[in-house]
Amino acid sequence: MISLDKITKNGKAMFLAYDQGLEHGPADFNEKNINPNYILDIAVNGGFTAVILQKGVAEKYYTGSKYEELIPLIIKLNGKTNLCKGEVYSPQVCGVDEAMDLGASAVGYTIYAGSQYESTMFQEFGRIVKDAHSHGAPAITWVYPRGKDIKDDAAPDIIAYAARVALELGADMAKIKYSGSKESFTWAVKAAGKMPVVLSGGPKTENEEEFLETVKNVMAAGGTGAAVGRNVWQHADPVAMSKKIAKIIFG
Ligand code: FBP
Repeated sequence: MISLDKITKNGKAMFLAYDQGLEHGPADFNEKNINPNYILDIAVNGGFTAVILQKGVAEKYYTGSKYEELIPLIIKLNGKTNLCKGEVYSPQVCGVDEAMDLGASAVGYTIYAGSQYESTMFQEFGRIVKDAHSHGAPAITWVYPRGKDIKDDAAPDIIAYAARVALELGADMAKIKYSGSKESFTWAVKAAGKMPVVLSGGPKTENEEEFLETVKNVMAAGGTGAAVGRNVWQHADPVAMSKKIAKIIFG
């Protein structure tokens, strides 16, 4: 099995996700968090085990900078905007070699299971796993069931299916949405077998306790950690919030 050591601490993962500029556009940002340097500082000072960037941001703000020594990088290899509606497909926009040249320790790829384009994404991810492993690097997949046939993308059986899809496709780790309870997330973790599962943060909750409770349930369910974006960098005090999350994940 590929080692996750470079992007975890004591076997646990806490990733700062910052690919929303592509997925959602600047609508997610304010005057501070629109600046990638602000995010990289949070990643370093908040105790994250890696930061997730698209290649353009990585190339201009991470590669060759002081951050290379301070925080491991996960490059997101595919992406799409929310400007196009209809069946979802997220094309690969960066190769594994390119990601390695940018200093990545791991790569990430979103699969919209259930979309009419899932077979294309399965094939792309299959090649990515092979390429990443030839570099000794882990391939993580965000599995988000989506498309006209998916009625409830957070239903417990759908989330457990997402976790299993990642295991079956050879992912080294899966990032999945919360299934709503500790019990249902436990089943999703079980479905993932030996492959670790991390929580995908989601939109900023009304109060921080709500999000911290979710992280607690994920860890109690056997989760390996969390990949969080908006609940941290949209928070008034991102480093303080990160430390609260870290306390739950690392104990
Ligand atoms: P958040 O914690 O901000 O939800 O980030 C997690 C993430 O998976 C990001 O990596 C990605 O940009 C975003 O959610 C995609 O969200 P969605 O597809 O649900 O709009």
